[in-house]
Amino acid sequence: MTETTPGTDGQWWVGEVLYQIYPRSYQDTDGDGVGDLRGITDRLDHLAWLGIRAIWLSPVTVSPNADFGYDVADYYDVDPSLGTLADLDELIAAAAARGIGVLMDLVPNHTSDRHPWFVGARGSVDDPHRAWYVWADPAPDGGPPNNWVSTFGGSAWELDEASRQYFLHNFLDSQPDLDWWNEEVRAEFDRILRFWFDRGVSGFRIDVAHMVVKDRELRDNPPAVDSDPLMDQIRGQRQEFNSCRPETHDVHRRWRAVADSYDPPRLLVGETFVERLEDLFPFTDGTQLHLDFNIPFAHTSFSASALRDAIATTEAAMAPVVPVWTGSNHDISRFPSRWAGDDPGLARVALMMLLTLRGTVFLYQGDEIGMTDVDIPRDELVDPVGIRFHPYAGRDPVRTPMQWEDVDGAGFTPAGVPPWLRFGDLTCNVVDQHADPTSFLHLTHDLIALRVATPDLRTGLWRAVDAPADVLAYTRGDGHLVALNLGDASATVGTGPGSVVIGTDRARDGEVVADGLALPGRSGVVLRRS
Ligand code: TEU
Repeated sequence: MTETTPGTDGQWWVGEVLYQIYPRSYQDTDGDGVGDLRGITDRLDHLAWLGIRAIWLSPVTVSPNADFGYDVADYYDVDPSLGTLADLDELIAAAAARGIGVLMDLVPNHTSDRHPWFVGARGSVDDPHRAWYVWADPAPDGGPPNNWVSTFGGSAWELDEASRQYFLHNFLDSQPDLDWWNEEVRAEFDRILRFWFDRGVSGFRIDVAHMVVKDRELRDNPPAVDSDPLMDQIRGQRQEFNSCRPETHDVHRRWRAVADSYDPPRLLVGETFVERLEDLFPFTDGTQLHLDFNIPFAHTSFSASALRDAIATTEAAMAPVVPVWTGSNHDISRFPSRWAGDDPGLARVALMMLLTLRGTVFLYQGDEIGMTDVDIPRDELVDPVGIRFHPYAGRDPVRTPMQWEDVDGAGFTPAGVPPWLRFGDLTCNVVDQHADPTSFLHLTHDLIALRVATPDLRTGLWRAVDAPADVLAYTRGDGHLVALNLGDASATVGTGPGSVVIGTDRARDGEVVADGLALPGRSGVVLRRS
């Protein structure tokens, strides 16, 4: 019998595949070179065909777009460049008709500096919203109140000349941090959650969920040491006092209570952007957000031993809850580039791994066709992080428009319209891959269909299996075994008898295996044991 993770009854996302959409780059219907909500509605049949259970939309709320939606100026309305509230209602209804939920993106750590709350707060120390943000007097030398460094570089403090106080921003200086010690802020975000849940939204991905509460005394961060993660060393400090504070867990539990008061429960997924696996687990005790992104896994090097360790450590720590697996998103290099070095064969192996792990899988738009990172010339960069840290390319290379078809406009925007970010290699596209049953797209489709239809793969336990050095092998439930050869040389894996359900090389589908499974380099199979 297939064992199911206990305590997850009624959690409709368990075992499912969800899909992130970066709305500016999915489908443009009004011919301005920027994707929009109606475009997403138009493409729902693609997602239904793929077997996607819910989509997560990167922010669609009102924004001056200093950080492309992650700087919110109104949490209760849709940005005009993407459509209207009515368009969003229509998308939610059309998705629901296909059994697809819609998750939005909540940005609670900070607002835009153009948000009326901050405009008021900056305008007067007596404004009712002044205390919604983190203000502090200058240090005795007139400099910033403490040594905190922004995620996007430089001091995390900006001086407001008029009041001679600094305000905190852990990202751009146009993204002032909200003060999560303030009960009014907490209550306001409860209202925001309910507003959207009541409109039929199935859940939220929560931006920088690990960072919302800061040390109340604003203590200095200690210096980084050699054994600290790379980003701490680059910043020169451990984020001891401005990230992963213990009080953050109370906020997560509070949001969870709001989501669980709905029927069916609404899903909350935290963007817990930590660098070490052990820093993730304090969030995953089963009482906080339902799911938390595993960024350290995505950053694991693509070797069988490193991945086995990362998965096994996650599994051991998260046994009572549901892990999340993701290879790409709008901030990090796409997995066919990062893990597979743009090698399509190895990218298929990575895809097979993602879609056969226990828990909930998030694909990022374009993953289904194996889209790779796109080189963006310096004068075309629009991401503030890329512009600031050039030659580090920032995040534009992973935000380019969806490659629907190898035609002028890529099926994304009308012919002749310049897209807001250049296209990648259009020979990799949905239409051509649809026509080819051996394509990456069909492999994605067939792996999702198999996962959803097979209790072992949907919810069965994960156990590592001994295998040659370059092979990552594991069982799912009692009846299935996955073997992935990440190396270049052939290997033989002791599997016991069975038959191949799906191979990355589709010619192997249906092959009967007596025992030793011969696995050429850069290939993998899902085996049903007999
Ligand atoms: O990302 C949080 C975060 O830590 C990342 O910004 C990461 O450090 C960075 O992208 C590496 O280059 C979230 C959003 O996903 C991101 O798009 C936003 O820019 C950021 O928050 C601020 O809202």
